[in-house]
Amino acid sequence: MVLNIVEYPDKRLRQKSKEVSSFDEDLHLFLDDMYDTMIDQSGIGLAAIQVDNPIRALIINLPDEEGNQDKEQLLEMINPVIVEKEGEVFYQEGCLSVPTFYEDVKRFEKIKVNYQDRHGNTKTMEADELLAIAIQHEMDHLEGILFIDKLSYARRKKFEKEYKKFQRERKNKLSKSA
Ligand code: QAP
Ligand code: CO
Repeated sequence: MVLNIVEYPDKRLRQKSKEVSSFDEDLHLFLDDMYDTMIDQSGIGLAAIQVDNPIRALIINLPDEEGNQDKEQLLEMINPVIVEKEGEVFYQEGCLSVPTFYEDVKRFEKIKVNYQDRHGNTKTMEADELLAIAIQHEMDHLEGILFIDKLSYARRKKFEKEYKKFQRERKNKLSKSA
């Protein structure tokens, strides 16, 4: 089932998500709905808070070399914690909760993450490149942090201006089609 995405500036995105303790069918159905929603909206990553559920869960499904998003490659991380980090990289990020805006953000280049899978099994993973960036982006959501919070004052101003324009134009379009 495709869920509704919460968009900036909705305050619900600012909540700190709660630790998951029940790895039950409800969690599994919810993770499946997160996946349906992410694919429906052409996303590569999604945190639970983005569909209005403040739990420490995120999913990532990066496209392969051919650009195919293979469900076999789907990564589900519950209660993730970064235990090692090194280096820095810039990458032009976007977010389903901040549609149409993309900007360069600084992240750790390599990370090691402890997390649980949907059954509560403890896992550890080392990540670099786009996967490391995606994990850090999604983990920020668990703390109520958005990538636009990491921009310089000048770029944040540019964002606010462009985003207001986007919201205004979308509203116009919707009122015309009604
Ligand atoms: C987070 O982002 C991410 O503006 C996932 O109009 C960001 O899936 C992972 C999207 C950077 C790795 C690197 C954004 C879709 C999707 C938009 C997304 C839009 C439609 C963003
Ligand atoms: Co995001």
